[in-house]
Amino acid sequence: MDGSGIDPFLQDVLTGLARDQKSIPSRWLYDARGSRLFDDITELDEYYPTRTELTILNEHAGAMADAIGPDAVIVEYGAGSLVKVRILLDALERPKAFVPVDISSEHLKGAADELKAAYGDLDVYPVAADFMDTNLGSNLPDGGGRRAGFFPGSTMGNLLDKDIDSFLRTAREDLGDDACFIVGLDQPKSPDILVPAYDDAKGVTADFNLNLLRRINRELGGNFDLDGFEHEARWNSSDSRIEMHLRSVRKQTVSVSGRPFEFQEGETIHTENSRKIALDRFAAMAEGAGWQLTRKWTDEKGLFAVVLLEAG
Ligand code: AVI
Repeated sequence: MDGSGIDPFLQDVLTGLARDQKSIPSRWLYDARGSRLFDDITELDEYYPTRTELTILNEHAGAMADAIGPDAVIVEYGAGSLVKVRILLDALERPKAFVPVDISSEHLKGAADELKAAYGDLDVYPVAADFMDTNLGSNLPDGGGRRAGFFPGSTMGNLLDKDIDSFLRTAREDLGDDACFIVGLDQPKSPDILVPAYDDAKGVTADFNLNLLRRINRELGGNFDLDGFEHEARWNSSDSRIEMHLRSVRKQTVSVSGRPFEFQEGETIHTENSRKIALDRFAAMAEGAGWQLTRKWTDEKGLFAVVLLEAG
């Protein structure tokens, strides 16, 4: 519940299902089962982003660490399992503190404890918060070196332009005038690679998407028939994005929390955008929020990019 007493999940679902193009924000895909299914997705043959980003990090962590400098404070937004930041921490000279920010406080605490045990000299300050709404400001520790944000995984592509702008501005305020920010960005490419990455042969992504209906049934008193909907991954070339949809296989009426919603055969609920933002476009967005894109590291096929932003 938020301050208004209305469950924000229920609010988003009721509002989203009442639209002409039915839609539900992608953040609701991540209940405990959804988060586990997403972890499974990152291991799939077709899902190239995670392993490609790991290759780039492993290959260029030294250059990233040189750009950040010694005695740094690293802030990871939407931290998750903390696998990727270890590559950066291993390359950094005397990293002083690490601040992982994640909405799931339980998951965060376990991962932060493990990291603390592995890096004895590092101060670890987990913050249980939505990375879109951090307000870390003066609460960040001072390590003597620079503050560096870290946002791997290309979650930037799941955000709307206005949310990217406000996230980058908040991070700029959190991290201060001398800061830098390392960001992972999946890149535009052929739909022949993109569509299978979001519609894999084993059906894990389908399960991940359909899990949203399961969650609505369980948490919001819904009566979705999971066999009545199919996963669809669609390449929208004009907006350079993969869209996930749930398509109704027949005309049907579904109710959520007592409210009925009609579906025509073939009608969809739009559940996620995964934008593939070209670097020149992202550089312009970053500049509008107070950051200069100064370095980029990519794999040899240019599938994925990790970029360095400097406060400017
Ligand atoms: C979390 N995010 C970067 C993933 C992506 O690729 O957009 C979410 C995802 N959705 C389906 N597969 C993966």
